[in-house]
Amino acid sequence: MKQPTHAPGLPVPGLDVETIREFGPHRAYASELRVDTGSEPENHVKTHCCFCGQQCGLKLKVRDNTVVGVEPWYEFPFNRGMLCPKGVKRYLQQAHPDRLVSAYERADTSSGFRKLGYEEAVARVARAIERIQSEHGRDAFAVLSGASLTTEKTYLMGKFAHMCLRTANIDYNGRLCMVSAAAGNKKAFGIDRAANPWSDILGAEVVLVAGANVAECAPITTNYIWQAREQGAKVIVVDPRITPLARTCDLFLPVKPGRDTALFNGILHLMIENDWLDHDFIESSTVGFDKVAAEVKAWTPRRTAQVTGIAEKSIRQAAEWWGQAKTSFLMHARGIEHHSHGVQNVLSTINVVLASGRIGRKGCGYATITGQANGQGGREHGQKCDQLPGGRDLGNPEHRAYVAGVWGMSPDDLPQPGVDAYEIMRKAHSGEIKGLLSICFNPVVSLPDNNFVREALSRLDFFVAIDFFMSETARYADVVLPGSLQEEDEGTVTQVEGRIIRIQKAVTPPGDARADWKIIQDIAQALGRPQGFAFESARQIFDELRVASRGGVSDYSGVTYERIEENFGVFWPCPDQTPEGVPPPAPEGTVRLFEPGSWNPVAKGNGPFYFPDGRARFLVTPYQPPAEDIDADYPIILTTGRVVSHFLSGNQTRRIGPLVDHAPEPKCELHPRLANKLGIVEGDWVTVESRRGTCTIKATVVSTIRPDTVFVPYHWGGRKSANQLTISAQDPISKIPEYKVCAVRVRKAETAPKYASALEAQQ
Ligand SMILES: Nc1nc2c(c(=O)[nH]1)N[C@H]1C(S)=C(S)[C@@H](COP(=O)(O)OP(=O)(O)OC[C@H]3O[C@@H](n4cnc5c(=O)[nH]c(N)nc54)[C@H](O)[C@@H]3O)O[C@H]1N2
Ligand SMILES: Nc1nc2c(c(=O)[nH]1)N[C@H]1C(S)=C(S)[C@@H](COP(=O)(O)OP(=O)(O)OC[C@H]3O[C@@H](n4cnc5c(=O)[nH]c(N)nc54)[C@H](O)[C@@H]3O)O[C@H]1N2
Ligand code: SF4
Ligand SMILES: [Mo]
Repeated sequence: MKQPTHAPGLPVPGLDVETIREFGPHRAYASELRVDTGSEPENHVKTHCCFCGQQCGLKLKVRDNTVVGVEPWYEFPFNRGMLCPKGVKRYLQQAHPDRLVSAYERADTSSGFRKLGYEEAVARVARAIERIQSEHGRDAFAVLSGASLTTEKTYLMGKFAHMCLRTANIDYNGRLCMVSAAAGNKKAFGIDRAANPWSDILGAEVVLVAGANVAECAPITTNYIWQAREQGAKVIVVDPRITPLARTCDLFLPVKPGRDTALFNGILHLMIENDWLDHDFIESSTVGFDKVAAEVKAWTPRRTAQVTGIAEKSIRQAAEWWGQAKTSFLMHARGIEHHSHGVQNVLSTINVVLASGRIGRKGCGYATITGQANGQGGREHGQKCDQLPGGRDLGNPEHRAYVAGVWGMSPDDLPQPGVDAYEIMRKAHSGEIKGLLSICFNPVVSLPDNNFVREALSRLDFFVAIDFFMSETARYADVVLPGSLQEEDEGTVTQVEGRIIRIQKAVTPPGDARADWKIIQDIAQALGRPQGFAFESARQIFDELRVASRGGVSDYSGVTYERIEENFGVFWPCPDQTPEGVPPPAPEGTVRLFEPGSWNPVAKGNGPFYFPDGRARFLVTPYQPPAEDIDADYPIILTTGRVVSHFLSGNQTRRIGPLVDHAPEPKCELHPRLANKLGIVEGDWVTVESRRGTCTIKATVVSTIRPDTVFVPYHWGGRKSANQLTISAQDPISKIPEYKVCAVRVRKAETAPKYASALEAQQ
């Protein structure tokens, strides 16, 4: 079995190997190592933050092909110049000494790698793909992609897997993120996009936030919610922790992790009992209400309180405020979605929205909060295991025929749907998958039960990773190719509201690094399968994507780079042709979904929702407990998530000095009562142990968490990784992992953890 290389960093120009070896990558603070950033920039590039799905507008200051700072872009309407700490400091990554500027191959050197010429590296990758596919079949080579990539790149990744490699096995890191919401939205509404622009939050009388740490993870959204509050809105937060937003809310519902379906069934029960329903809307625009009403009959306030751990009085108060409001906005994020019944949780919130009839109107909205930069666009155009561009289905013969036509190939040559990202790991572990190309994904840190993931990667015959920093995952690779940072390429992404925006190129990739889409095309060329991979620009890819998406639900055909720039973004669906008598979308596209009387290509005038009858679906949501409940051996619930200063697997933010200073290491949050019982005080080392692994980190004793639950952020790797503990149980429909609940025990550790290697300590 191959071992990961033990390089804490790689030699790069500007920093000697010894320094990197001594301090490791996350201490090589970009801020301290930078050359003079004081003098005037040559250029201000209006673009967007590379991190979360809010996609705040900002200006990058550029000098000498280097990003030297950030300035506000006040005109961009979503954030009006505001940024969170990550947005302010994101510029420090581009000239970072750890930036990969050449290709590497695994070697028996002190760093574990040796430099390789770019062409030679690409040829090696192509030879490995050829060999594995001819010896073991096409599906034995898999692809993992990412939703931080531009939409053009995600489209190309789907096309590369399905047309060039003809493998069924491609999936993406949004599988860990948005898929429960996506599946729920498709089931209930027939379309997967935030239903409303964020301006609708301002007009809401009640804002209900479920399982979203808005102030830390979608910081700019906090401003919308607070503005609504200033206008009199009541804010309700559902979370096992009193998050920063919850500290300012009107009603806090401290749900026991994994019990949200019970809560929303209980709220609907009270809405029905008190007749807080929009009968006209239910009658004219939905189907399935009666079955749902029958299901929630059993969810009396008392039973709901017992299961959820929330006081009966609070449940009644939430139902009354929500039930009696004239306008409202419900939003949720991973807190209700990262579950083995994540889709049910999502559907249970949608039932409550539909029963109130408050959707598709000004001030009446519903949304899931997008996570990754392109969490929305990245799930629309064919890098999901069962998907083709335009939100089409790989299993649907008509959809296959259309896309194959655009690509100039026979539909019979398109593979059938493949397996999800975690199943790809299982197949790598069992030997069914022999080769893997991973781009924009760091599964060693981010997948659950990651000791298993490490083993799976070690068993691959060949693994190539494309990244700009040597990630924990790339250390398992045979070949590492230097890809592009967001600011080194142009394209589009689709942000949290469904608004397609432009990412502008600020600098060119250094050394041998290349725009990601060029690397993929170079591999296609080296494989001798160049057909369909001769794009000369991101714009050309976008123009093909427009055609490939035409007529699909995620229709981008009417969107152009110019139209985006003129309107501060265009909301999809935005077709370039509409049938006679149907007006084309406004210049800014379809800003709000489901407006009464609106036309869509599925309902064709029958109603606002994306089903042939135009009606939304109420779906029955029986409550199911989490996959692993607590017991005498593992008596405490572990839930995981984020802190404001770090992003996802931390491969980027753990390299940005000011952010590391703010949150240098993971801490286990626990309630004073639990701490007392366990003899733990603030700052103690504690060992958190599950059936899958252990993790020794510092404790922080906070009264903002349920006493039966501990919380650990997951942005660190090696022995600090929370995903050593988490369970790989998945939702049966969406295949999202259950990151938000597993059973652990916690004890005080006598000493600080000892790490066997720099890799264990620093990852
Ligand atoms: N600072 C920062 N911002 C980010 C990111 C980041 O890594 N760092 N990542 C981006 C991405 S990709 C994503 S997906 C989003 C994630 O954004 P969020 O989903 O808001 O963040 P999380 O911390 O994963 O979890 C949200 C909340 O769910 C709560 N929770 C845990 N279990 C349950 C439960 O069973 N029920 C309920 N109701 N709540 C529960 C947690 O206490 C937590 O406060 O953030 C995006 N923004
Ligand atoms: N325990 C626990 N685990 C979780 C979660 C949780 O709440 N709890 N949340 C889950 C969620 S919601 C998510 S979204 C996942 C995220 O998990 P990952 O997707 O694995 O995390 P990232 O840090 O985004 O990894 C992306 C990698 O791609 C690189 N990269 C970024 N942009 C680009 C680009 O444009 N081009 C190239 N070539 N590379 C790029 C980065 O350097 C990084 O190494 O984690 C999941 N894991
Ligand atoms: S991380 Fe998100 S909220 Fe913060 S500046 Fe970037 S896009 Fe905006
Ligand atoms: Mo995410």
